[in-house]
Amino acid sequence: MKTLLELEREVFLLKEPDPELGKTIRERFGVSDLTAKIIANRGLHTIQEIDGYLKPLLKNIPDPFAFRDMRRIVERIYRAIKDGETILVYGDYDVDGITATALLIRFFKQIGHSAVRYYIPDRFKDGYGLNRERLIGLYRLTPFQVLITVDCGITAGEAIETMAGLGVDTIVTDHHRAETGPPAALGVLDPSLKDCGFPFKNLAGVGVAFFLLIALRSHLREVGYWKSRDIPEPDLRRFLDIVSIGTIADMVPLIGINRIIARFGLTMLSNTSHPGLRSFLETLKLIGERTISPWDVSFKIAPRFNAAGRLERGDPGVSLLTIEDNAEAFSITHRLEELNRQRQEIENRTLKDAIERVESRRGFVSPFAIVQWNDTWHEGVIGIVASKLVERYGRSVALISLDGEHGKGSLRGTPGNNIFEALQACSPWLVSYGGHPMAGGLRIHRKNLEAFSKSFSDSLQRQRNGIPPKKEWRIDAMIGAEGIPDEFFSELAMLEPFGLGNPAPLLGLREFQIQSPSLLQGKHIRFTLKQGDNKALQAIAFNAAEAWEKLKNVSTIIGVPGINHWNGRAIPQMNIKKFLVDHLDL
Ligand SMILES: [Mn+2]
Repeated sequence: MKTLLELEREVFLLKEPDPELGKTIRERFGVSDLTAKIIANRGLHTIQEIDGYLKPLLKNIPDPFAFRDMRRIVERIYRAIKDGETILVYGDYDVDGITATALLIRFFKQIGHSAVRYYIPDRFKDGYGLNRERLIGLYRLTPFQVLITVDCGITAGEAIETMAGLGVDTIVTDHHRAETGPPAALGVLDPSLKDCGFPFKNLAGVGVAFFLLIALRSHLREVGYWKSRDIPEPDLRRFLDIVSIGTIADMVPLIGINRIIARFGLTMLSNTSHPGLRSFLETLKLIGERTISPWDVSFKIAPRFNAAGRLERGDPGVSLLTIEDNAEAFSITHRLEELNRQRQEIENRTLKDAIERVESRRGFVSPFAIVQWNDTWHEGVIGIVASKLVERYGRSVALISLDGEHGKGSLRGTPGNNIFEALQACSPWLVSYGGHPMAGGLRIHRKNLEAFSKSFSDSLQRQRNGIPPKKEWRIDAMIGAEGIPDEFFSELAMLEPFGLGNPAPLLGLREFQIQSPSLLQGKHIRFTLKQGDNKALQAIAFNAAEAWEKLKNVSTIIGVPGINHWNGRAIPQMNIKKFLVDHLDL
Protein backbone atom coordinates (compact mmCIF):
# COMPACT_ATOMS: atom_id res chain seq x y z
CA MET A 1 0.00 0.00 0.00
CA LYS A 2 1.19 3.47 -0.86
CA THR A 3 0.84 6.38 1.56
CA LEU A 4 -0.82 9.29 -0.23
CA LEU A 5 -1.09 11.72 2.66
CA GLU A 6 -0.41 11.61 6.37
CA LEU A 7 -2.15 13.94 8.82
CA GLU A 8 -1.92 14.04 12.58
CA ARG A 9 -4.54 11.40 13.33
CA GLU A 10 -5.39 10.18 9.83
CA VAL A 11 -3.52 8.50 7.05
CA PHE A 12 -4.63 8.04 3.42
CA LEU A 13 -3.41 4.84 1.78
CA LEU A 14 -3.86 3.58 -1.76
CA LYS A 15 -4.12 -0.15 -2.31
CA GLU A 16 -1.86 -1.41 -5.08
CA PRO A 17 -3.15 -4.71 -6.47
CA ASP A 18 -1.09 -7.01 -8.63
CA PRO A 19 -1.81 -5.69 -12.18
CA GLU A 20 -1.61 -9.21 -13.63
CA LEU A 21 -4.28 -10.42 -11.21
CA GLY A 22 -6.51 -7.49 -12.14
CA LYS A 23 -6.13 -8.35 -15.81
CA THR A 24 -6.94 -12.03 -15.22
CA ILE A 25 -10.10 -11.15 -13.28
CA ARG A 26 -11.22 -8.70 -15.98
CA GLU A 27 -10.78 -11.21 -18.76
CA ARG A 28 -12.14 -14.24 -16.96
CA PHE A 29 -15.20 -12.68 -15.36
CA GLY A 30 -15.89 -9.93 -17.91
CA VAL A 31 -16.03 -7.09 -15.40
CA SER A 32 -14.86 -3.49 -15.72
CA ASP A 33 -11.29 -2.46 -14.91
CA LEU A 34 -12.43 -0.79 -11.73
CA THR A 35 -14.37 -3.80 -10.43
CA ALA A 36 -11.46 -6.11 -11.27
CA LYS A 37 -9.11 -3.84 -9.34
CA ILE A 38 -11.40 -3.82 -6.30
CA ILE A 39 -11.67 -7.62 -6.33
CA ALA A 40 -7.88 -7.92 -6.64
CA ASN A 41 -7.65 -5.63 -3.60
CA ARG A 42 -9.57 -8.09 -1.39
CA GLY A 43 -6.57 -10.26 -0.63
CA LEU A 44 -7.79 -13.08 -2.89
CA HIS A 45 -5.00 -14.74 -4.80
CA THR A 46 -5.98 -17.90 -6.63
CA ILE A 47 -8.66 -18.24 -9.30
CA GLN A 48 -10.51 -20.67 -6.99
CA GLU A 49 -10.60 -18.05 -4.24
CA ILE A 50 -11.87 -15.41 -6.65
CA ASP A 51 -14.38 -17.85 -8.08
CA GLY A 52 -15.60 -18.65 -4.55
CA TYR A 53 -15.90 -14.94 -3.82
CA LEU A 54 -17.89 -14.11 -6.94
CA LYS A 55 -20.06 -17.21 -6.70
CA PRO A 56 -20.70 -17.85 -3.01
CA LEU A 57 -22.68 -21.10 -3.14
CA LEU A 58 -24.28 -23.05 -0.32
CA LYS A 59 -23.04 -26.29 -1.79
CA ASN A 60 -19.48 -25.13 -1.12
CA ILE A 61 -19.82 -25.15 2.66
CA PRO A 62 -17.68 -27.75 4.45
CA ASP A 63 -18.74 -31.06 5.99
CA PRO A 64 -20.19 -30.47 9.50
CA PHE A 65 -18.65 -33.76 10.65
CA ALA A 66 -15.25 -32.07 10.39
CA PHE A 67 -16.11 -30.63 13.82
CA ARG A 68 -14.52 -32.51 16.69
CA ASP A 69 -17.16 -34.58 18.59
CA MET A 70 -19.93 -34.01 16.02
CA ARG A 71 -20.76 -37.69 15.52
CA ARG A 72 -21.08 -38.38 19.24
CA ILE A 73 -23.20 -35.24 19.68
CA VAL A 74 -25.77 -35.99 16.99
CA GLU A 75 -26.04 -39.60 18.19
CA ARG A 76 -26.82 -38.33 21.71
CA ILE A 77 -29.39 -35.84 20.46
CA TYR A 78 -31.04 -38.54 18.36
CA ARG A 79 -31.31 -40.73 21.45
CA ALA A 80 -32.99 -37.83 23.29
CA ILE A 81 -35.48 -37.40 20.45
CA LYS A 82 -36.19 -41.15 20.25
CA ASP A 83 -36.67 -41.54 24.00
CA GLY A 84 -38.62 -38.31 24.42
CA GLU A 85 -36.05 -36.82 26.77
CA THR A 86 -36.20 -33.13 27.63
CA ILE A 87 -33.59 -30.84 26.08
CA LEU A 88 -32.70 -27.48 27.60
CA VAL A 89 -31.10 -24.92 25.27
CA TYR A 90 -29.05 -22.40 27.22
CA GLY A 91 -28.23 -19.26 25.23
CA ASP A 92 -26.83 -15.80 25.66
CA TYR A 93 -28.58 -12.43 25.95
CA ASP A 94 -26.96 -10.93 22.85
CA VAL A 95 -28.30 -11.22 19.29
CA ASP A 96 -26.00 -14.13 18.45
CA GLY A 97 -27.20 -16.09 21.49
CA ILE A 98 -30.84 -15.16 20.94
CA THR A 99 -30.85 -16.20 17.27
CA ALA A 100 -28.91 -19.42 18.04
CA THR A 101 -31.45 -20.34 20.72
CA ALA A 102 -34.39 -19.59 18.43
CA LEU A 103 -32.77 -21.62 15.65
CA LEU A 104 -32.59 -24.80 17.75
CA ILE A 105 -36.06 -24.34 19.26
CA ARG A 106 -37.60 -23.90 15.82
CA PHE A 107 -35.80 -26.93 14.45
CA PHE A 108 -36.78 -29.25 17.31
CA LYS A 109 -40.42 -28.13 17.16
CA GLN A 110 -40.51 -28.56 13.41
CA ILE A 111 -39.23 -32.14 13.56
CA GLY A 112 -41.79 -33.02 16.20
CA HIS A 113 -39.66 -33.01 19.34
CA SER A 114 -41.67 -30.77 21.66
CA ALA A 115 -39.83 -31.65 24.90
CA VAL A 116 -37.51 -28.70 24.46
CA ARG A 117 -37.14 -25.57 26.57
CA TYR A 118 -34.73 -22.68 26.57
CA TYR A 119 -33.14 -20.32 29.03
CA ILE A 120 -31.65 -16.92 28.25
CA PRO A 121 -29.54 -15.78 31.19
CA ASP A 122 -30.33 -12.53 32.95
CA ARG A 123 -27.36 -10.25 32.33
CA PHE A 124 -27.63 -8.76 35.82
CA LYS A 125 -28.57 -11.76 37.96
CA ASP A 126 -26.91 -14.64 36.10
CA GLY A 127 -24.13 -12.93 34.16
CA TYR A 128 -22.64 -14.23 30.93
CA GLY A 129 -22.36 -17.95 30.28
CA LEU A 130 -23.58 -21.03 32.15
CA ASN A 131 -24.59 -20.10 35.68
CA ARG A 132 -24.27 -23.13 37.94
CA GLU A 133 -26.83 -22.11 40.58
CA ARG A 134 -29.33 -21.11 37.93
CA LEU A 135 -28.95 -24.45 36.17
CA ILE A 136 -29.52 -26.36 39.41
CA GLY A 137 -32.63 -24.23 40.01
CA LEU A 138 -33.94 -24.89 36.49
CA TYR A 139 -33.28 -28.60 36.90
CA ARG A 140 -35.12 -28.76 40.26
CA LEU A 141 -38.09 -26.98 38.70
CA THR A 142 -38.36 -29.36 35.74
CA PRO A 143 -35.62 -31.91 35.13
CA PHE A 144 -33.96 -32.19 31.72
CA GLN A 145 -31.62 -34.86 30.43
CA VAL A 146 -29.68 -33.00 27.75
CA LEU A 147 -28.28 -29.49 27.99
CA ILE A 148 -27.19 -27.74 24.78
CA THR A 149 -25.34 -24.45 25.17
CA VAL A 150 -25.27 -21.96 22.32
CA ASP A 151 -22.83 -19.04 21.97
CA CYS A 152 -21.44 -19.85 25.44
CA GLY A 153 -20.22 -22.72 27.60
CA ILE A 154 -16.59 -23.11 26.53
CA THR A 155 -15.33 -21.96 29.95
CA ALA A 156 -18.11 -23.55 32.05
CA GLY A 157 -16.29 -26.65 33.27
CA GLU A 158 -17.64 -26.44 36.82
CA ALA A 159 -21.29 -26.03 35.89
CA ILE A 160 -21.01 -28.88 33.39
CA GLU A 161 -19.53 -31.18 36.04
CA THR A 162 -22.33 -30.32 38.45
CA MET A 163 -24.92 -31.13 35.79
CA ALA A 164 -23.19 -34.41 35.00
CA GLY A 165 -23.59 -35.25 38.69
CA LEU A 166 -27.35 -34.81 38.22
CA GLY A 167 -27.28 -37.13 35.21
CA VAL A 168 -27.45 -34.38 32.56
CA ASP A 169 -25.36 -34.72 29.38
CA THR A 170 -24.04 -31.35 28.23
CA ILE A 171 -23.31 -30.46 24.62
CA VAL A 172 -21.36 -27.25 24.27
CA THR A 173 -21.66 -25.21 21.06
CA ASP A 174 -19.63 -22.03 21.17
CA HIS A 175 -17.22 -19.93 19.12
CA HIS A 176 -15.37 -18.16 21.91
CA ARG A 177 -11.81 -19.08 22.71
CA ALA A 178 -11.13 -21.19 25.76
CA GLU A 179 -8.51 -19.87 28.15
CA THR A 180 -7.82 -23.41 29.32
CA GLY A 181 -8.66 -26.74 27.67
CA PRO A 182 -12.23 -27.56 26.60
CA PRO A 183 -14.67 -28.54 29.38
CA ALA A 184 -15.40 -32.21 30.10
CA ALA A 185 -18.77 -32.21 28.36
CA LEU A 186 -20.38 -35.00 26.33
CA GLY A 187 -19.17 -33.09 23.29
CA VAL A 188 -17.83 -29.65 22.41
CA LEU A 189 -18.34 -27.88 19.08
CA ASP A 190 -16.07 -24.87 18.83
CA PRO A 191 -14.08 -24.09 15.68
CA SER A 192 -11.47 -22.22 17.73
CA LEU A 193 -10.41 -25.40 19.59
CA LYS A 194 -6.92 -26.42 18.54
CA ASP A 195 -7.94 -30.00 17.75
CA CYS A 196 -11.15 -29.05 15.91
CA GLY A 197 -10.81 -29.97 12.24
CA PHE A 198 -13.49 -27.62 10.96
CA PRO A 199 -11.67 -25.45 8.40
CA PHE A 200 -13.48 -22.14 8.93
CA LYS A 201 -12.65 -20.51 12.26
CA ASN A 202 -14.75 -17.35 12.04
CA LEU A 203 -18.29 -18.67 12.58
CA ALA A 204 -20.58 -16.84 15.00
CA GLY A 205 -22.31 -18.83 17.74
CA VAL A 206 -25.42 -19.12 15.58
CA GLY A 207 -23.21 -20.38 12.73
CA VAL A 208 -21.91 -23.21 14.93
CA ALA A 209 -25.49 -24.07 15.92
CA PHE A 210 -26.44 -24.10 12.23
CA PHE A 211 -23.72 -26.66 11.46
CA LEU A 212 -25.01 -28.78 14.33
CA LEU A 213 -28.39 -28.81 12.57
CA ILE A 214 -26.87 -29.76 9.21
CA ALA A 215 -25.16 -32.72 10.88
CA LEU A 216 -28.23 -33.66 12.90
CA ARG A 217 -30.46 -33.61 9.83
CA SER A 218 -28.08 -35.88 7.98
CA HIS A 219 -27.86 -38.25 10.95
CA LEU A 220 -31.66 -38.38 11.20
CA ARG A 221 -31.73 -39.21 7.49
CA GLU A 222 -29.25 -42.05 8.01
CA VAL A 223 -31.32 -43.60 10.78
CA GLY A 224 -34.49 -43.32 8.70
CA TYR A 225 -36.17 -40.81 11.02
CA TRP A 226 -38.02 -38.83 8.36
CA LYS A 227 -39.51 -41.94 6.78
CA SER A 228 -40.43 -43.65 10.03
CA ARG A 229 -42.19 -40.57 11.43
CA ASP A 230 -43.54 -39.41 8.10
CA ILE A 231 -42.11 -35.94 8.62
CA PRO A 232 -40.73 -34.00 5.64
CA GLU A 233 -37.02 -33.36 5.93
CA PRO A 234 -36.60 -29.71 6.96
CA ASP A 235 -35.15 -27.32 4.38
CA LEU A 236 -32.36 -25.74 6.41
CA ARG A 237 -32.00 -22.86 3.96
CA ARG A 238 -35.25 -21.55 5.42
CA PHE A 239 -33.44 -20.93 8.71
CA LEU A 240 -30.75 -18.79 7.12
CA ASP A 241 -32.74 -15.60 7.76
CA ILE A 242 -32.13 -15.82 11.51
CA VAL A 243 -28.63 -17.27 11.07
CA SER A 244 -27.66 -14.20 9.04
CA ILE A 245 -29.00 -11.81 11.71
CA GLY A 246 -26.87 -13.40 14.46
CA THR A 247 -23.81 -13.69 12.23
CA ILE A 248 -23.84 -10.05 11.14
CA ALA A 249 -24.76 -8.74 14.60
CA ASP A 250 -21.88 -10.63 16.23
CA MET A 251 -19.36 -8.76 14.05
CA VAL A 252 -17.60 -11.81 12.67
CA PRO A 253 -15.96 -11.11 9.28
CA LEU A 254 -18.27 -11.56 6.29
CA ILE A 255 -15.87 -13.79 4.41
CA GLY A 256 -16.03 -17.46 3.42
CA ILE A 257 -19.00 -19.28 4.97
CA ASN A 258 -20.18 -16.16 6.79
CA ARG A 259 -20.49 -14.35 3.47
CA ILE A 260 -22.50 -17.24 2.02
CA ILE A 261 -24.76 -17.19 5.11
CA ALA A 262 -25.18 -13.42 4.89
CA ARG A 263 -25.84 -13.38 1.17
CA PHE A 264 -28.52 -16.07 1.16
CA GLY A 265 -29.81 -15.19 4.61
CA LEU A 266 -30.43 -11.54 3.79
CA THR A 267 -32.37 -12.51 0.67
CA MET A 268 -34.46 -14.93 2.76
CA LEU A 269 -34.92 -12.27 5.42
CA SER A 270 -36.12 -9.69 2.89
CA ASN A 271 -38.84 -12.12 1.80
CA THR A 272 -39.46 -13.84 5.12
CA SER A 273 -42.85 -15.41 5.73
CA HIS A 274 -42.21 -15.99 9.43
CA PRO A 275 -44.98 -14.04 11.23
CA GLY A 276 -42.74 -12.72 14.02
CA LEU A 277 -39.93 -11.52 11.81
CA ARG A 278 -42.28 -10.17 9.18
CA SER A 279 -44.23 -8.02 11.62
CA PHE A 280 -40.98 -6.78 13.14
CA LEU A 281 -39.41 -5.90 9.77
CA GLU A 282 -42.58 -4.19 8.58
CA THR A 283 -42.54 -1.93 11.64
CA LEU A 284 -38.94 -1.01 10.80
CA LYS A 285 -39.99 -0.36 7.16
CA LEU A 286 -37.45 -2.90 5.97
CA ILE A 287 -39.82 -4.94 3.85
CA GLY A 288 -39.78 -3.28 0.47
CA GLU A 289 -38.07 -2.99 -2.84
CA ARG A 290 -34.48 -3.56 -1.80
CA THR A 291 -32.67 -6.42 -0.07
CA ILE A 292 -31.95 -5.93 3.62
CA SER A 293 -28.27 -5.04 4.07
CA PRO A 294 -25.74 -5.87 6.79
CA TRP A 295 -26.00 -2.20 7.78
CA ASP A 296 -29.74 -2.61 8.40
CA VAL A 297 -28.99 -5.64 10.56
CA SER A 298 -26.26 -3.89 12.56
CA PHE A 299 -28.00 -0.57 13.07
CA LYS A 300 -31.72 -1.32 12.98
CA ILE A 301 -32.44 -4.98 13.70
CA ALA A 302 -29.70 -5.95 16.17
CA PRO A 303 -30.09 -2.95 18.50
CA ARG A 304 -33.75 -3.85 19.06
CA PHE A 305 -32.98 -7.46 19.97
CA ASN A 306 -30.08 -6.32 22.12
CA ALA A 307 -32.10 -3.66 23.91
CA ALA A 308 -34.22 -6.33 25.57
CA GLY A 309 -31.18 -8.18 26.92
CA ARG A 310 -29.42 -4.97 27.89
CA LEU A 311 -32.28 -3.49 29.90
CA GLU A 312 -34.06 -6.58 31.20
CA ARG A 313 -34.31 -10.03 29.59
CA GLY A 314 -33.45 -11.33 26.13
CA ASP A 315 -36.50 -13.61 26.04
CA PRO A 316 -38.80 -11.39 23.91
CA GLY A 317 -36.27 -11.75 21.09
CA VAL A 318 -36.48 -15.54 21.20
CA SER A 319 -40.29 -15.39 21.42
CA LEU A 320 -40.46 -13.14 18.38
CA LEU A 321 -38.33 -15.54 16.34
CA THR A 322 -40.20 -18.69 17.40
CA ILE A 323 -43.90 -17.71 17.53
CA GLU A 324 -46.39 -18.76 14.95
CA ASP A 325 -49.13 -16.18 15.33
CA ASN A 326 -49.51 -12.59 14.19
CA ALA A 327 -51.23 -10.96 17.15
CA GLU A 328 -48.45 -11.91 19.52
CA ALA A 329 -45.85 -10.77 16.99
CA PHE A 330 -47.38 -7.32 17.00
CA SER A 331 -47.20 -6.94 20.76
CA ILE A 332 -43.59 -8.20 21.03
CA THR A 333 -42.53 -5.88 18.21
CA HIS A 334 -43.94 -2.96 20.18
CA ARG A 335 -42.24 -4.07 23.37
CA LEU A 336 -38.87 -4.27 21.56
CA GLU A 337 -39.48 -0.84 20.04
CA GLU A 338 -40.18 0.68 23.47
CA LEU A 339 -37.11 -0.96 25.06
CA ASN A 340 -34.98 0.27 22.18
CA ARG A 341 -36.17 3.82 22.73
CA GLN A 342 -35.19 3.61 26.41
CA ARG A 343 -31.84 2.08 25.51
CA GLN A 344 -31.16 4.96 23.12
CA GLU A 345 -31.81 7.53 25.84
CA ILE A 346 -29.49 5.81 28.32
CA GLU A 347 -26.86 5.36 25.63
CA ASN A 348 -26.92 9.04 24.59
CA ARG A 349 -26.58 10.17 28.19
CA THR A 350 -23.65 7.79 28.81
CA LEU A 351 -21.90 8.79 25.58
CA LYS A 352 -22.14 12.47 26.45
CA ASP A 353 -20.75 11.82 29.93
CA ALA A 354 -17.88 9.67 28.62
CA ILE A 355 -16.88 12.29 26.02
CA GLU A 356 -16.84 15.00 28.69
CA ARG A 357 -14.55 12.85 30.81
CA VAL A 358 -12.15 12.20 27.92
CA GLU A 359 -12.06 15.87 26.89
CA SER A 360 -11.38 17.01 30.46
CA ARG A 361 -8.66 14.35 30.75
CA ARG A 362 -10.28 12.45 33.60
CA GLY A 363 -9.91 8.66 33.92
CA PHE A 364 -7.08 7.45 31.70
CA VAL A 365 -6.22 8.79 28.24
CA SER A 366 -3.13 7.89 26.20
CA PRO A 367 -2.47 7.80 22.42
CA PHE A 368 -3.17 4.03 22.58
CA ALA A 369 -6.06 3.65 24.99
CA ILE A 370 -8.92 5.38 26.72
CA VAL A 371 -10.14 3.90 30.01
CA GLN A 372 -13.08 5.56 31.79
CA TRP A 373 -15.15 4.47 34.79
CA ASN A 374 -18.25 5.67 36.58
CA ASP A 375 -20.70 4.55 39.26
CA THR A 376 -23.81 5.63 37.37
CA TRP A 377 -23.27 3.95 34.01
CA HIS A 378 -25.69 1.22 33.00
CA GLU A 379 -23.63 -1.87 32.23
CA GLY A 380 -26.02 -2.77 29.42
CA VAL A 381 -24.89 0.12 27.18
CA ILE A 382 -21.17 0.57 27.87
CA GLY A 383 -20.23 -1.77 25.00
CA ILE A 384 -22.08 0.31 22.39
CA VAL A 385 -20.74 3.54 23.85
CA ALA A 386 -17.19 2.13 23.79
CA SER A 387 -17.61 1.40 20.04
CA LYS A 388 -18.67 4.99 19.44
CA LEU A 389 -15.63 6.30 21.33
CA VAL A 390 -13.32 4.08 19.23
CA GLU A 391 -14.88 5.61 16.13
CA ARG A 392 -14.43 9.12 17.52
CA TYR A 393 -10.94 8.90 19.00
CA GLY A 394 -9.37 6.18 16.81
CA ARG A 395 -7.91 4.14 19.70
CA SER A 396 -8.92 1.23 21.91
CA VAL A 397 -11.48 1.96 24.62
CA ALA A 398 -12.43 0.34 27.94
CA LEU A 399 -15.52 1.57 29.82
CA ILE A 400 -16.16 0.30 33.31
CA SER A 401 -19.40 0.49 35.24
CA LEU A 402 -18.76 0.41 38.99
CA ASP A 403 -20.96 -0.96 41.72
CA GLY A 404 -19.37 -0.50 45.14
CA GLU A 405 -15.87 -1.98 45.02
CA HIS A 406 -16.56 -4.01 41.88
CA GLY A 407 -16.47 -3.00 38.26
CA LYS A 408 -17.67 -4.61 35.04
CA GLY A 409 -16.06 -3.41 31.84
CA SER A 410 -16.61 -3.54 28.09
CA LEU A 411 -13.72 -3.12 25.67
CA ARG A 412 -13.52 -2.34 21.98
CA GLY A 413 -10.36 -2.27 19.87
CA THR A 414 -8.90 -0.84 16.69
CA PRO A 415 -7.46 -2.83 13.77
CA GLY A 416 -3.81 -3.64 14.46
CA ASN A 417 -4.46 -4.28 18.16
CA ASN A 418 -5.58 -7.48 19.87
CA ILE A 419 -7.84 -6.77 22.85
CA PHE A 420 -7.86 -10.36 24.10
CA GLU A 421 -4.06 -10.51 24.19
CA ALA A 422 -3.89 -7.11 25.88
CA LEU A 423 -6.26 -8.41 28.57
CA GLN A 424 -4.08 -11.48 29.08
CA ALA A 425 -1.14 -9.14 29.72
CA CYS A 426 -3.22 -7.25 32.34
CA SER A 427 -4.59 -10.34 34.06
CA PRO A 428 -2.85 -9.65 37.43
CA TRP A 429 -5.14 -6.62 37.81
CA LEU A 430 -8.35 -8.37 36.80
CA VAL A 431 -10.85 -10.64 38.52
CA SER A 432 -11.80 -12.21 35.18
CA TYR A 433 -11.84 -11.39 31.49
CA GLY A 434 -12.70 -12.78 28.07
CA GLY A 435 -13.10 -11.77 24.47
CA HIS A 436 -11.89 -11.56 20.88
CA PRO A 437 -9.18 -9.53 19.11
CA MET A 438 -11.67 -6.67 18.57
CA ALA A 439 -13.77 -6.77 21.75
CA GLY A 440 -13.77 -8.02 25.30
CA GLY A 441 -15.22 -7.86 28.78
CA LEU A 442 -13.71 -7.77 32.26
CA ARG A 443 -14.34 -7.71 35.99
CA ILE A 444 -12.09 -5.63 38.20
CA HIS A 445 -11.73 -4.25 41.75
CA ARG A 446 -11.98 -0.48 42.04
CA LYS A 447 -8.53 -0.26 43.65
CA ASN A 448 -6.88 -1.74 40.52
CA LEU A 449 -8.37 0.69 37.97
CA GLU A 450 -5.28 2.89 37.64
CA ALA A 451 -2.83 0.02 37.47
CA PHE A 452 -4.99 -1.79 34.91
CA SER A 453 -5.30 1.33 32.71
CA LYS A 454 -1.54 1.79 32.57
CA SER A 455 -0.86 -1.87 31.93
CA PHE A 456 -3.59 -2.04 29.23
CA SER A 457 -2.22 0.97 27.39
CA ASP A 458 1.38 -0.31 27.67
CA SER A 459 0.38 -3.64 26.24
CA LEU A 460 -1.42 -2.03 23.27
CA GLN A 461 1.61 0.20 22.73
CA ARG A 462 3.92 -2.85 22.60
CA GLN A 463 1.57 -4.54 20.13
CA ARG A 464 1.96 -1.55 17.81
CA ASN A 465 5.71 -1.22 18.33
CA GLY A 466 5.13 2.15 19.90
CA ILE A 467 3.34 3.72 16.92
CA PRO A 468 -0.05 5.24 17.90
CA PRO A 469 -3.08 4.15 15.86
CA LYS A 470 -4.35 6.52 13.20
CA LYS A 471 -7.61 6.39 11.31
CA GLU A 472 -6.70 4.62 8.10
CA TRP A 473 -8.43 5.37 4.82
CA ARG A 474 -7.68 2.41 2.57
CA ILE A 475 -8.58 3.62 -0.88
CA ASP A 476 -9.29 1.03 -3.59
CA ALA A 477 -8.72 3.33 -6.55
CA MET A 478 -8.21 6.98 -7.44
CA ILE A 479 -10.50 8.20 -10.21
CA GLY A 480 -9.66 11.22 -12.34
CA ALA A 481 -11.31 12.83 -15.36
CA GLU A 482 -12.12 9.39 -16.81
CA GLY A 483 -14.88 9.07 -14.18
CA ILE A 484 -16.54 5.93 -12.85
CA PRO A 485 -17.64 3.57 -15.66
CA ASP A 486 -21.43 3.19 -16.03
CA GLU A 487 -21.40 -0.60 -15.74
CA PHE A 488 -19.55 -0.38 -12.43
CA PHE A 489 -22.69 0.33 -10.42
CA SER A 490 -24.47 -2.76 -11.68
CA GLU A 491 -21.38 -4.89 -10.97
CA LEU A 492 -21.38 -3.82 -7.32
CA ALA A 493 -23.99 -6.45 -6.43
CA MET A 494 -21.44 -9.19 -7.19
CA LEU A 495 -19.31 -7.97 -4.31
CA GLU A 496 -22.10 -7.67 -1.74
CA PRO A 497 -22.95 -8.00 1.06
CA PHE A 498 -20.51 -5.50 2.49
CA GLY A 499 -19.61 -5.47 6.14
CA LEU A 500 -16.80 -6.39 8.47
CA GLY A 501 -14.10 -8.30 6.55
CA ASN A 502 -15.66 -7.44 3.18
CA PRO A 503 -15.78 -3.64 3.26
CA ALA A 504 -17.61 -1.55 0.70
CA PRO A 505 -15.16 -0.17 -1.88
CA LEU A 506 -13.65 3.21 -1.11
CA LEU A 507 -12.89 5.50 -4.04
CA GLY A 508 -10.85 8.68 -4.14
CA LEU A 509 -12.05 11.21 -6.71
CA ARG A 510 -10.09 14.04 -8.29
CA GLU A 511 -10.65 16.42 -11.20
CA PHE A 512 -14.34 16.87 -10.56
CA GLN A 513 -16.86 19.65 -10.25
CA ILE A 514 -19.33 19.97 -7.41
CA GLN A 515 -22.58 21.22 -8.93
CA SER A 516 -25.64 22.67 -7.20
CA PRO A 517 -24.78 21.74 -3.61
CA SER A 518 -27.50 22.02 -0.99
CA LEU A 519 -27.53 21.71 2.76
CA LEU A 520 -30.24 19.35 4.04
CA GLN A 521 -31.68 19.90 7.53
CA GLY A 522 -28.58 21.97 8.28
CA LYS A 523 -26.40 18.87 8.46
CA HIS A 524 -26.18 16.80 5.26
CA ILE A 525 -24.71 18.01 1.95
CA ARG A 526 -26.21 16.88 -1.33
CA PHE A 527 -24.70 17.72 -4.71
CA THR A 528 -24.14 16.59 -8.26
CA LEU A 529 -20.71 15.32 -9.13
CA LYS A 530 -19.28 15.81 -12.57
CA GLN A 531 -16.01 14.30 -13.81
CA GLY A 532 -14.71 15.01 -17.33
CA ASP A 533 -17.27 14.14 -20.01
CA ASN A 534 -18.90 11.57 -17.78
CA LYS A 535 -22.55 11.63 -16.83
CA ALA A 536 -23.28 13.55 -13.64
CA LEU A 537 -23.51 11.43 -10.53
CA GLN A 538 -25.65 12.03 -7.46
CA ALA A 539 -23.66 12.48 -4.21
CA ILE A 540 -24.54 12.80 -0.55
CA ALA A 541 -22.39 13.52 2.52
CA PHE A 542 -24.13 12.75 5.80
CA ASN A 543 -23.40 14.89 8.86
CA ALA A 544 -20.85 16.92 6.94
CA ALA A 545 -22.07 20.47 7.60
CA GLU A 546 -18.58 21.58 8.73
CA ALA A 547 -17.33 21.00 5.16
CA TRP A 548 -19.95 23.38 3.69
CA GLU A 549 -17.80 26.52 3.91
CA LYS A 550 -14.71 24.98 2.31
CA LEU A 551 -16.57 23.19 -0.48
CA LYS A 552 -15.09 25.46 -3.21
CA ASN A 553 -11.53 24.58 -2.16
CA VAL A 554 -11.98 20.82 -1.99
CA SER A 555 -9.53 19.01 -4.29
CA THR A 556 -10.17 15.36 -3.40
CA ILE A 557 -13.21 13.55 -2.10
CA ILE A 558 -13.37 10.06 -0.72
CA GLY A 559 -16.55 8.07 -0.88
CA VAL A 560 -18.37 4.77 -1.16
CA PRO A 561 -20.24 4.00 -4.38
CA GLY A 562 -23.74 2.62 -3.92
CA ILE A 563 -27.28 2.50 -5.18
CA ASN A 564 -30.00 4.70 -3.77
CA HIS A 565 -33.41 3.00 -3.90
CA TRP A 566 -36.11 5.57 -3.98
CA ASN A 567 -39.66 5.53 -5.30
CA GLY A 568 -39.13 2.33 -7.24
CA ARG A 569 -35.99 3.62 -8.92
CA ALA A 570 -32.38 2.56 -8.38
CA ILE A 571 -30.04 5.54 -8.78
CA PRO A 572 -26.22 5.33 -8.58
CA GLN A 573 -24.95 7.52 -5.79
CA MET A 574 -21.66 8.36 -4.10
CA ASN A 575 -21.79 8.40 -0.32
CA ILE A 576 -19.07 10.93 0.53
CA LYS A 577 -17.04 10.19 3.66
CA LYS A 578 -14.34 12.85 3.46
CA PHE A 579 -13.69 16.20 1.81
CA LEU A 580 -9.98 17.03 1.49
CA VAL A 581 -8.53 20.42 0.69
CA ASP A 582 -5.04 18.88 0.60
CA HIS A 583 -3.81 17.22 -2.57
CA LEU A 584 -3.23 13.50 -2.40
CA ASP A 585 0.19 12.74 -3.91
CA LEU A 586 -0.08 10.10 -6.56
MN1 LIG B 1 -21.32 -14.75 19.88
